[in-house]
Amino acid sequence: MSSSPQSLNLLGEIAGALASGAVRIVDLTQPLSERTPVLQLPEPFANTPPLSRRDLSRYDDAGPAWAWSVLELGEHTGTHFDAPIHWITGRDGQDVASVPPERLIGPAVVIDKSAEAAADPDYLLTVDDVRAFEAEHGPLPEGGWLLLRTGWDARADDQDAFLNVEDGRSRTPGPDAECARYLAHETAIVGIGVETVGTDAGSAGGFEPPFPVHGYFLGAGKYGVTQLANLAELPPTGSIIIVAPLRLVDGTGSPARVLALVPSTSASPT
Ligand code: 23J
Ligand code: MN
Repeated sequence: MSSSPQSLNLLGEIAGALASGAVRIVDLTQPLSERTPVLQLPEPFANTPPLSRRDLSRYDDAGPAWAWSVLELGEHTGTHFDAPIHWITGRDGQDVASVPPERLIGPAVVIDKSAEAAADPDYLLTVDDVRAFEAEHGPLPEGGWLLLRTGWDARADDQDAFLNVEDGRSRTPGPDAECARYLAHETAIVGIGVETVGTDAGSAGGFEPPFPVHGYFLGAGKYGVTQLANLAELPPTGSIIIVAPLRLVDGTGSPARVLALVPSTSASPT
């Protein structure tokens, strides 16, 4: 068996487009450090620690020619992936290691609610918003990822601005409960990506059901990705996303490198 000339040509064309700049790679990953913001749940719930690390050696007696360190971090730290078993609705589903790689690469669509979120940090994405997007751009793609742009990535180097807590409530945008149900159960996407600390809105602990994006997506065997950057560089449709969590056995989630392949407008024909 050999690959068809057509498929060989297709990958060759992609390599050529990357080399020429006709297709660009956009890094959708936030830098991961001790300063990376982490979720803060209210009492009595446990919280994830921020990243910390200690040196094993740094070109010193413990390792004269090498530097390396040990990390402590939550599975759900920084730009990260939510696997189905993260949520009780998906407890019999996939851990991170079991997610088929085909589900981690697919078409991306971007719904831009950055103006709405700037005017109202509690902005909730609705089914009508998604239907309006679909009326303009076509149905959400099979095996694809819906990326919600809110402008929140600009706050990611400052925990207070990122979590935006006022009177004990985190004021960050996200889908409402009906929208989460619609996306998980009535569209062909496999995942949702957001710029905020979690796939659910800051106020979603008080929704019915609580944390509906987590409940509906992970319960449906779908996925989430958080704390994305640079969504402003993606077109509404026409890019491809690559989500690369660690293949962590029994992992409920994992920090991930997330990349997009984007057609370069300057290099596009005519
Ligand atoms: C646990 C409980 C609530 C939430 C989360 C985790 C996350 O956002 C997460 O990182 O999955 S909202
Ligand atoms: Mn998570």
